[in-house]
Amino acid sequence: MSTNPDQTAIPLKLYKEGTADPQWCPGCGDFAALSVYTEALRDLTNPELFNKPSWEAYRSVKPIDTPDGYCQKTFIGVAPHTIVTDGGIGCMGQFPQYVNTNAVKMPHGRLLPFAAGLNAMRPDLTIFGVGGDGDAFAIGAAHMINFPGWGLNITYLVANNRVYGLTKGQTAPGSPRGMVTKGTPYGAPRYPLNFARIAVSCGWTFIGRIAVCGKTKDGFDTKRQAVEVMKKALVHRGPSIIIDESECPTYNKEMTPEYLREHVMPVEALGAHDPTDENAAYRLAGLEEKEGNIIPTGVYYHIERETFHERLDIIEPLLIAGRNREEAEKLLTMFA
Ligand SMILES: Cc1ncc(C[n+]2csc(CCOP(=O)(O)OP(=O)(O)O)c2C)c(N)n1
Ligand code: SF4
Ligand SMILES: [Mg+2]
Repeated sequence: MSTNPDQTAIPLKLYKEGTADPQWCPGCGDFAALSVYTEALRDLTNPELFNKPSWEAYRSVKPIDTPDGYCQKTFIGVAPHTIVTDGGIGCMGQFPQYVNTNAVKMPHGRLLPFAAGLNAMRPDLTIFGVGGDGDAFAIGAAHMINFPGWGLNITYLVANNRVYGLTKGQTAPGSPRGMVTKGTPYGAPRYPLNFARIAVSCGWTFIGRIAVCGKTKDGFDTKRQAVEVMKKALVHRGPSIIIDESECPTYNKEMTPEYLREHVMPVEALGAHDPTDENAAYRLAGLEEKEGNIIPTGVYYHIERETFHERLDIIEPLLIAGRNREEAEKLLTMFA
């Protein structure tokens, strides 16, 4: 709730206005992800998403077009017209249809190339990518590993329900070894990929992991934590990824809310963790493979490093000084 009389808080329902009714099965974890995303957007503001002087300078030259009724300076909550939700294919890929922002749906595994081009040209927009574990780490794996090195600024939420949900429950890159599905009646023979470890080694500069399953027996509120991780990822300048341990009650009968509540543990409960230490992030990511199958949730890794737009500092001074606009635009167009 706003305390400044000149500011109005965007109501949560605005992020749902005019959207389709979700077609997900009852109890699907994708509902929780949608709620985490919209709550984080409600709690942040546009200036917070551009918290560095260089971004402010860029925006002052190339301001966001502001339709009537939405002024980013007087609202708390991120103005929907400044956000692009970019989905892949799969159950989680339907996500952009259910949120009142600009929305785009890309072919299977191809949401990152679109996000890359858009962010290169329009760093003033908030770009949120969203898809499943198959979308990100099977068909989209080449993009997943090559994208972060560009230092572009997007947030990517990957729903790790450990199956191909939309195509009726085949094994996916996150499926545990031995998982029984129609396609693997004797149990999946392969070991799962470790997504957080891949993210660390490929240069994602913010890595979070969430699992929304209510409160654990120790009173740990998994939804509250997920919203906080989402907010940090959204304000992070650079490529941020959140691995969402998400339920698929229709095809993954093992990862139930009860199972998650027994196994999730906030990172802080496991002792001091330095999120700038990639070895520490790597260790956290490996705990689920050990006895006890602990799923640590929270921020695994968080560093600042030079971004794509900072590297192109030949462009920004031109824009800031307001000189030679044509030349700057020509350079930017090269990345369109
Ligand atoms: C190029 C291409 N190959 C295959 C498919 C079929 N297909 C649609 S969704 C999907 C897998 C979805 O699994 P995941 O990404 O984990 O999303 P979920 O449904 O589990 O949320 C596949 C293989 C497709 N749509 N396009
Ligand atoms: S099949 Fe699974 S992932 Fe897809 S909507 Fe149903 S519960 Fe959700
Ligand atoms: Mg999946």
